[in-house]
Amino acid sequence: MSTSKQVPENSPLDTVIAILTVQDQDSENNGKVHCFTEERMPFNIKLTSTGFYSLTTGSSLDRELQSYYNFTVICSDEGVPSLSSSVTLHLQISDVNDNAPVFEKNTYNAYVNENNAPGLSLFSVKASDADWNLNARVTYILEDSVMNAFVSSYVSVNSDTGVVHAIRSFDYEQIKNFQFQIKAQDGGSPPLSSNVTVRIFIQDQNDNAPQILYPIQTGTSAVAEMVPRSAEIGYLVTKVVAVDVDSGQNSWLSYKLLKATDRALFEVGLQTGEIRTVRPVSDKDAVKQKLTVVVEDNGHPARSATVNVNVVVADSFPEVLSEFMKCYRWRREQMFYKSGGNLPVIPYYPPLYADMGGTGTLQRVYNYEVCGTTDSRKSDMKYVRPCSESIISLDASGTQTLLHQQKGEMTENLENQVRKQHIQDWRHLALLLVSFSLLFIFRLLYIQ
Ligand SMILES: [Ca+2]
Ligand SMILES: [Ca+2]
Ligand SMILES: [Ca+2]
Ligand SMILES: [Ca+2]
Repeated sequence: MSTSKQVPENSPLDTVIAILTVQDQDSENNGKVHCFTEERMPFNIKLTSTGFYSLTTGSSLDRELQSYYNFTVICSDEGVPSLSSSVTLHLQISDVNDNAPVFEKNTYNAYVNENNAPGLSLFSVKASDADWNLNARVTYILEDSVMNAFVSSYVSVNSDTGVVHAIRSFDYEQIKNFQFQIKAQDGGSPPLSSNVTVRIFIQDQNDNAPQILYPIQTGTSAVAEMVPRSAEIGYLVTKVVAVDVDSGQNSWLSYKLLKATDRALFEVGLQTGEIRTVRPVSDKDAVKQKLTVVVEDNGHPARSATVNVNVVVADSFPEVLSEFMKCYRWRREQMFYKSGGNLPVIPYYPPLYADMGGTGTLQRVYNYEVCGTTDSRKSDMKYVRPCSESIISLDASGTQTLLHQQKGEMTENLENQVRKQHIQDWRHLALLLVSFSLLFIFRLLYIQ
């Protein structure tokens, strides 16, 4: 004889699982019956009333430890010899949702290169649940908190598989790491859950070229650095300053001289970016020297930037100023020369030194480089007066020429326009001088 029963694992002690009915027709000891199990079981058998025995839970049950019990209950009398009968019980322990899902790791760390493709699978989390069926079915949920509400715009988690995907392409220069929590929840009623902390570390890639901070580059122009002709070997001309927003090797910069008007005159410090003279400056050296420096990072592959450094070799500040004057004069003369000497052409020539579109004070100075000097533009200057003239006499001369033209042919309107142009030119020149002075001071401060 056998019977099957089911009992929930969370049944309290002394829960009645079954009632056994036992009859013995004999009297006295021959009719006294005792019921027991062959082996030690977590159940008790008690006589409740004559002929009725209850099978109750004797200790706590745990389906996850033992999900069923097959055992035999024997009932025997006290007769001599004793007579007995037995019943075999199949006891199924039914599941209760008494286990929360448990993650395989306490924390998850994941590493991903920046510039990843959106949707990239990063890694997966896994939680297991010791219960059965729905009570053990785990769903993964991204825990968005007020503290880091952005997380759901960065990653998503597959609710069934626990695979974490990147939603967007990460930028190491914007965010280097972030963390969030994933909840594993079972399908029990009520459900149980547990959380795990996930940290994402974004890895730097060499996706930024060095940026030149100094000399400032605008189009093809650059600040001119001055080197006195008396400069000794090792004279610090200037320092190329660059930054790289990447990290580690990807931002380690080295500086090399790529091109130079005279390679034997300058060198660039590999690590420092300092440009120094490597031999004494001679009178034969050109006034204008152009260097191209390449700044390269240490990434794989490396990225680089180039910068043009314009150097003026001159004895003194006045000499440089004199170069400006030559330039100024040349442009003035060009203006009148182009007018054919007698036509009242309105000098809609771009205002002096303003033809590079510069707006800042330093940018005014760049334009010095694109102005002709007497050396380079001699052939264009056959009608120009000697450059040794002071600015005042030069300007007076220009004014006189203008007035001469004006006498015969200029209308009053033209006269006003030329006057305005004249004032404007003066303003530009003044601005230029101030700018150069500022640059000179800046340079002195900077390289010390
Ligand atoms: Ca569970
Ligand atoms: Ca359970
Ligand atoms: Ca870089
Ligand atoms: Ca980077």
